[in-house]
Amino acid sequence: MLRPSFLDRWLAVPEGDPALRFDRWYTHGELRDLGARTAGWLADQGVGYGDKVAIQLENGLPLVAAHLGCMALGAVRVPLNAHYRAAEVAPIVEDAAPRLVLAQDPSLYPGIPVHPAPGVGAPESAWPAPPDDVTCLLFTSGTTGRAKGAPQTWAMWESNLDALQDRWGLAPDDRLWLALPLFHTHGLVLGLHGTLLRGASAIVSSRFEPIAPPPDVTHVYGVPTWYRRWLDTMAADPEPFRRLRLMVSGSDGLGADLSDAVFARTGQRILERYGMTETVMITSNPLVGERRPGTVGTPLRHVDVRIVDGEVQVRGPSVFAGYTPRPDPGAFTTDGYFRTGDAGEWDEAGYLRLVGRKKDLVIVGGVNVSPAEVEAVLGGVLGVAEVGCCGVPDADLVEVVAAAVVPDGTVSEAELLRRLETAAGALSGLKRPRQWTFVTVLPRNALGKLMRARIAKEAFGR
Ligand code: MCA
Repeated sequence: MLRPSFLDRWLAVPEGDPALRFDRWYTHGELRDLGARTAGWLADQGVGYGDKVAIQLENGLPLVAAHLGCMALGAVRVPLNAHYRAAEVAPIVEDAAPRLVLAQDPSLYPGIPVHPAPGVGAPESAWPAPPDDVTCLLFTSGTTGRAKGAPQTWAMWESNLDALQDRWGLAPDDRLWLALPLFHTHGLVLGLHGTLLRGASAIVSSRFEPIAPPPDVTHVYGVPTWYRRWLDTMAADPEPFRRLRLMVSGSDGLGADLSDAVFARTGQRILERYGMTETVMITSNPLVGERRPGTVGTPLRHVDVRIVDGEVQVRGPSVFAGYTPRPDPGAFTTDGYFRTGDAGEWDEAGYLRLVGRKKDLVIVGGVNVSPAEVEAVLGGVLGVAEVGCCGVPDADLVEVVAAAVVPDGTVSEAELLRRLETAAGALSGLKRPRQWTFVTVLPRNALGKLMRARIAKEAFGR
């Protein structure tokens, strides 16, 4: 069946239905008005159809207004991590070349018009959403160290959100607790856009706290760090968790132990799924039927998943067309499958089990961190000969960044560590190394490439 386009479906949601709660509830009708008035203001600033607008805001009404305004106008949103600092923002701004920036800290955007929040203008509501239009340019931590732009079309999101809706039995009367940051795929696409598309509702929080979910929510989307931090709350009073229809985990492997610990406290088996910004969601465990701890389930509708040489590869309408403006020739196979860089295998029931990473990536609290990006920042510190970063296990954040440093002998180790920690301050918090060690040599392969698994093992005993 041919579905109407994403925005047509949202525009048809009854005016008075509750949509998002911030300080109070906003209906779908109010959000449409807000979008139209924000679009009018954006147009007054010279933003037009297809122009890019960078949005570096924390969860809240101004962030949502910025998105809605761009949607009403047909502008391309470029969400930026609200925690990013100057060095992390600069390459993204260079690549995206936004016409306008909405951000709290104008000093990060020299030479570009910056506003701390969108304003209000005369209503302007074209709501153009041709399926193949790029509606968002999401930057993901590239393994090369430079964030890569992954253009998102309406068609990608609609296909994937419909598949998720069917897999998870989501309906308009579902209410999500949305505490995920709205600048990653997880919170922005599944959380915000999923809620709008199906005319459902969400309680938006500025950040995650391990408190009981509000009584009227039906489901939560979270990362493994949340579920671990929730364990004590669940043990003290499991009732608010038992009431939920569904708890979903993604962005990083949950692990059977944590899944079992939550099950023991709440009787709820967390539903684990797997996805990436480049592909949106790839696989999921079922709503009804066996949720297998330690697996990420089976392919979603329309998603073609295969494993070649141990690597998970994906094709289908929700897979992006390629990085922009810096295409990566190795991103796809010659027959058109996106190479995830994740190592996987099918279990005996046909569920996907992720067994490691072929790419160099550390996932800290559900946030992808490129060790090469951290090395580039630390490598410039006076007194450093070379540096290699890797991931090491962490009880709270699953993994954290660790740095092995070869000093050049010109300063004491104490002074060098002080300089390194200062330099790491140029990075947002989750990227900063939590463990340091000094070594005389770094393990490299015959091509001179750092062997990060060996750094983790030899320098940090992992
Ligand atoms: C916090 N920090 C960050 C981020 N969040 N740095 C970079 N990126 C972030 N997203 C920094 C802060 O600036 C701060 O630095 C330090 O980390 C601690 O911040 P705080 O807020 O106190 O952290 P927390 O309360 O301990 O929160 C950690 C968290 C949270 C609960 C794990 O980050 C979280 O909710 N993560 C979910 C991430 C997520 O949505 N992932 C989806 C992406 P300073 O020390 O300077 O103050 S993956 C995805 O979208 C794919 C498609 C998928 O499959 O889902």
